[in-house]
Amino acid sequence: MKTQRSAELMDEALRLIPGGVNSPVRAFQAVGGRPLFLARGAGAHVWDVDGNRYIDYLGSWGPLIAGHAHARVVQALQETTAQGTSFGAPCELEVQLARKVVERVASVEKVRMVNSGTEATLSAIRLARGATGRDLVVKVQGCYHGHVDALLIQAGSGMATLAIPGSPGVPESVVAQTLVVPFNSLDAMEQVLEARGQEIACVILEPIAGNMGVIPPVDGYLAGVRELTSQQGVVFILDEVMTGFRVHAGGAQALYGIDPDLTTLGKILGGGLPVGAYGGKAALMDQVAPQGPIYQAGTLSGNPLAMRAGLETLALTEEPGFYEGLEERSAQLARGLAAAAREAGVPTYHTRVGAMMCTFFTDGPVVDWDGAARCDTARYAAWFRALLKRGIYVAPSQFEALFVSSAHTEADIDATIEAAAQAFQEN
Ligand code: KE4
Repeated sequence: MKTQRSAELMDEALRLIPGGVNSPVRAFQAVGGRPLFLARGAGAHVWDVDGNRYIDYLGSWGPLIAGHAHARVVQALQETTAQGTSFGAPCELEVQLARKVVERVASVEKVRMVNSGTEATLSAIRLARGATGRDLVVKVQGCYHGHVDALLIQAGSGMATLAIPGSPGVPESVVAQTLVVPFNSLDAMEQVLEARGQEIACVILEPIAGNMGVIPPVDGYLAGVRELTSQQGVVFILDEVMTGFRVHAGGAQALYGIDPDLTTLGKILGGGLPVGAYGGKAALMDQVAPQGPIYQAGTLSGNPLAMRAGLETLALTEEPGFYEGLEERSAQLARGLAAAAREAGVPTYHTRVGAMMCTFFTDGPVVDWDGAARCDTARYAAWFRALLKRGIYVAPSQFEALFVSSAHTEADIDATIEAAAQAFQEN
C-alpha cells in the first residue's frame, strides 16, 4: 500500500503542529505506524492522499451517521454558504435547530449552542455549579468529556490511549474538586453522594461509555444514578455528545428512559461541522446569560453553516427506516466480527449499542475501566494495522468506538467481516 504522500505530509506536519495532528488520538501512537492523511470521503468510504480507499468506521469519531459528503448535506451547505457564513447575530437556523433538539431530546426544554463537545460539558458544569452554589464534580473513570480541566482526571479516549493519568497543567486545586468513581457501580456512586452530596454540584457521565471502548450501562445503573442525584439535589448531566441521535432518535436517554437535568450534545448535531450544545430543564437553562447570571459565550456559536449541516443530518435520520437499517447493518457487522474472532481463536469481548460497537481484545467481560484496561492493546494495534492494509479503517485505539453509518451497505459489511477474519487469523 503506497503511503508516500501521507509520509511527506506528516514530515511537514511534525514541523508545524504538535505531534503533527490537531487532536492527539489521530496520531496513531496507540497503534503504531504513521497516520494517513485523508483527502476525500463519500458515503461509507474515504480515500487517503495516496489514493487508497477504505471502508470507514470512524466517521469523524461519530458525526457522520449519514456517511461522508451526503448530497443533501453538501447541497444545504452550498446554499447556506452563498448567503454568508457567520453574522455574530441571531439567525433563523439557530431557532430551527434548537426547536429540533427540544423536539427530539425529551429532557431538553431549552438549549444553548456552542462549538464543540468540550465547550458543551465545561458550560454544563459551570451551570451546575452556579445553580447549586456547590463546587464538587463527580465523573466516571474512563469516561471522556473533552479536554475540560475539571474532567481531565483519569479520562478515557485519547487520555486513556496515551495513558495520561490526568494532564499536566491541570492545577491540584481543580483536581481536588473532582471525585472519580468507576462506571457501572451504584455502590461507589452512592458512597460518594452519601458522603459529600451536599458539596457536589453535578454528576457527569456518558450513558453508554464510548471512550474506553463501548461499554453499555448495566441494568438499573442509570436509573439508580438518577435517583441518587435527585435525593441529594445534585445536577445529573448526561453527556450524549457521542450517543445523541446515534443509539436512538432521542439519544440514550430515550433508549433507557432516563430524565437527566442537563444533556450535552455534539458530533451528529453538527453533521460534521463544529457544533456542541447543552440543554435541559428551563429552570436551569434560564440561569445562563444573558437571561441569567451564569456566563458563557462564543463568536461562532450557532453559526448558520453548522446549524444547516446539523438540520440536514437530523432530517436524514428521520427518513423512514433510518434507525432500523442502521440497527440491521450494525448487528450484522457485530455478529460477523464475533464469529470471525471465535473462528480464529482470538480472545475477544464484543459490545454494541445500536450503531456503536467495540471489539475488546480480552476475554472479558468489560463493564468498567478496569476491565477495559486488561485489554491486549498490542494485539488490537496489530489487528488495526492488518485491517488498514485490507482497506478497512477503524479507530486507531482500543479505547474508542466503531461507528456504522446509513451509507454502509451489506457489501461493505461483508467485505469488512472477511477482512477482519483474515486480520484475526494473521494475529
Ligand atoms: P469535542 O470537544 O472533541 O467535540 O467533544 C468532546 C467529547 C465530549 N463527550 C464525549 C462523550 C466525547 O466522546 C467527546 C469527544 N470524543 C472523542 C473521541 N472519542 C473525540 C476525538 C478526538 O479527541 O479527536
